[in-house]
Amino acid sequence: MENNVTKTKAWKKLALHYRFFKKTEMKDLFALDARRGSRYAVSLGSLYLDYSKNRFNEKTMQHLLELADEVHLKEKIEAMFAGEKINRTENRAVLHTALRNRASTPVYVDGRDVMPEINAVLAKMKKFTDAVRYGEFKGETGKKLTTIVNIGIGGSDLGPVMATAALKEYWAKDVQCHFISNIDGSACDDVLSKIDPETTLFVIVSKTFTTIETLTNARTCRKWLIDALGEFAVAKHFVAVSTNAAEVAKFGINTDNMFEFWDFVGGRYSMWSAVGLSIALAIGMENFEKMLDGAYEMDNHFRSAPFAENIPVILGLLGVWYDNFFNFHSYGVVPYDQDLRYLPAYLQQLDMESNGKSVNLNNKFVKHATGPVLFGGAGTDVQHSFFQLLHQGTQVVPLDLIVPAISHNEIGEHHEILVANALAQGEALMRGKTVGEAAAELAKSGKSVTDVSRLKRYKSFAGNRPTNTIVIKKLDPYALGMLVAMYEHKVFVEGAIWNIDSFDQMGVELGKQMALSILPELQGHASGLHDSSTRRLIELVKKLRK
Ligand code: G6Q
Repeated sequence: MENNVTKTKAWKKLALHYRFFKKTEMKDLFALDARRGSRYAVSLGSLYLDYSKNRFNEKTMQHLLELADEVHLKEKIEAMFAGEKINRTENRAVLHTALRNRASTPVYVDGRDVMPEINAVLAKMKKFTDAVRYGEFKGETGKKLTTIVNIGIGGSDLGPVMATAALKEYWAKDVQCHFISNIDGSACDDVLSKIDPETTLFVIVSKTFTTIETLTNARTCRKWLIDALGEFAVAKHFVAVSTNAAEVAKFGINTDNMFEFWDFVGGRYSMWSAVGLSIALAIGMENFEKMLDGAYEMDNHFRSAPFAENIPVILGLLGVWYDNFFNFHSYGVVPYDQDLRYLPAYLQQLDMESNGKSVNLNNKFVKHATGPVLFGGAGTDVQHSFFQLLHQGTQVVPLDLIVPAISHNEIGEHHEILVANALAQGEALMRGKTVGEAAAELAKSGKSVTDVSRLKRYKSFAGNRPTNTIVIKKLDPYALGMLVAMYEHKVFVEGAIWNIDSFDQMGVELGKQMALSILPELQGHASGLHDSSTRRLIELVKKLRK
């Protein structure tokens, strides 16, 4: 197998094709092919992907599909599902798909079928969430626990934050959810100042149970609870989600109240496991399982659909096409749904932590771009901020527009206006407006000849800016499951083509290490060797804090 993707035949064909194709305008492709909009669309259940507003033609897709074959994408997908240790730097299997393997067909890691353990944890989650939601598992003073505080960071936070917000309409009537992730004391203070210890359940989520932010926050919350309700209250008000039972016990949480997950689940891929406990407490286990069902449908599609009709594969191939050939190194995600406002932050970790790599699986520095910079925010809000650059800036940023057809809050015309905006953005970014068109419009609006000539360029839009439009019927647990699994697999496809390890995150280590050495210096117990800037900054902060 060719390990440097740039040396593959398909890559070379794509490079050549790019030279001829790069200036092609999408609006011309639409004019030439009246069926482009239906030709380049795929649906899976009620999820519909329109990828026609991308800069490609049939030949491009043909070469991209050849690339997928040449890098043995099919085999790589199968290896992931089968529990092979595809996280090679950490020698681990990557089995978030097993967490939602609803058929419970055996999945083996080191000869052991992991499905019974996964199902046992799901059953334990159901028992516990039911007990809390029906008021059988009560707080120390006998009150129902209705305030859930998830304490975790990164992969132990972003999934629960994103999914609970996305599924707000499914929350039990009396539940409130809060999240503490940042080590900044204000994060604890913001939450603790609002809640009542008697009705609060803290869910401490940490795969390793050694993460300084999470443990510091958890200790602060434990002290707050003990000050209010006494030492014994901890057993009734704290549960843990972790792979590390010893550390959980050391912290003082009864391991009966610990929900296990495994090292074959990466943090950013973990919301389908007990890491999603806060989600399940908010929406109920039945709804949580519907989210797993949705992801499972996407998994089956990803595993079995021919690549030319395979949603994550198509998205991943286009991602590579833009990143490596057009040199579009950023990527925007804009959900037109208020409840999906945290999806871009979630995907930012998923994509950038997975594919922000420079060394390939053959231990060689790569010679091509890898993961793009991902950002985004909820539409229409972001139309009033960064969309200016998307329309008229000098960089092209491929975008995903996510549009639920039905709102949970159909009030007057709100939703139709929202959808109209989403669709208009896709069309406007594709079509643009030539200087001539801008001039004609200005003239028609009664502007003087001088004003027309003064303004026409400012009012023009280059267009030819790509978007995918992803329509779902309604934002329910099932659709959310599909959507998130779709992005997980898209990231997988890109990582597989680049031949990188999408499942480690060694890049977060260096900063952590340095923080540990600077801390004693800030506290005045040590002095270290630093560059002149860092040394001065340490001294300045010490002085200001005196
Ligand atoms: C995710 C990363 C990272 C991790 C956090 C929290 O894939 O590994 O974001 O989730 O650093 O780690 P713990 O769950 O171990 O506290």
